[in-house]
Amino acid sequence: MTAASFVIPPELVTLLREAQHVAILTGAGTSAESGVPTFREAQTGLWAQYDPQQLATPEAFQRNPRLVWEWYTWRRELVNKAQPNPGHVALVTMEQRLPLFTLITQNVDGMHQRAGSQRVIELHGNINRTKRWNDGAIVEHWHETGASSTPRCPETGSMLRPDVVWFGETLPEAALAAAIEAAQMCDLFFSIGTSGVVQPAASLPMMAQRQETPVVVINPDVLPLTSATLYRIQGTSGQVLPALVQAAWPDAV
Ligand code: BJW
Repeated sequence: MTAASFVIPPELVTLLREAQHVAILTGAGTSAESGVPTFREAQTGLWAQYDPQQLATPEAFQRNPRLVWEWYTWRRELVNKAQPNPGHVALVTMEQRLPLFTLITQNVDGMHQRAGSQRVIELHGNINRTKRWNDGAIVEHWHETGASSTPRCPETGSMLRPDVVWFGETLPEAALAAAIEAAQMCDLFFSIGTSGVVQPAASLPMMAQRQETPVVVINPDVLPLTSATLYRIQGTSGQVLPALVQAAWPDAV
């Protein structure tokens, strides 16, 4: 897709420039141009190669903790080698230009923070944090063990796991509450790089729309039109977001 193949509606540029509170929901597609695989894309998505039931559920971890630990170690290394892309950078500019800006992400890669975003609501945790399996306490330091088990907490001996939200687990309460509040209070909502199938994040655009807030979807794929879509820009976040920021604030670098 070339930069010229999408259109940014002029009225959206005005809405953005004049907004008092913009809320943004990002998904895996936002990091795709950094080389981080998405989940559900047919050829390249992680779930095309790996079974989520074997890797991203508490039951999977109980069945084979080492397998799950190693998969996350591989992904952590991949993510930490990747660099933020122009889409992440454009969101930093938006945060600097707008009176109130809430960035809600489903991503666990910490890429928004690395790009310079100051306030990020992480709905599904962060792959670079580790917590105890038994009580969820964050553990900063541990020793790698042999190939047969996961590392253990040096204080309690509990197995360790990544601090991410697996299927069937509840989202961090404060993060979800803040995300819902932003969706209900903002005057412009963006859903970027997400297939919009995983709940409860997928309901946030609808919550915004219920308040009659315009919702913008940015995705190279033609997603089924939901009732929440007002503007749909068919393009990648690394192309569309810098163009949108430039259109709204021509002096932005
Ligand atoms: C680009 C691009 C580019 C490509 N630029 N775009 C109600 C109904 C039915 C089921 C449920 C329900 N409520 C809860 C559930 C169960 C479940 C769920 O939603 N299941 C559905 C799959 C049906 N939800 C949960 O279990 C959640 N917990 C919960 O709700 O607790 C209470 C409860 C429990 C049980 C029952 C009822 C209530 C927890 C969800 C946790 C999700 N965890 C994961 C893994 C995180 C750790 C890890 O990274 O390993 O989170 S799964 C995975 O999906 C990951 C993502 O954050 C999440 C969303 O994926 P995302 O970001 O949308 O990625 P993709 O790949 O799907 O889409 C990428 C998009 O980008 C595509 O559209 C591309 O086109 C696009 N793209 N390049 C812009 N350059």
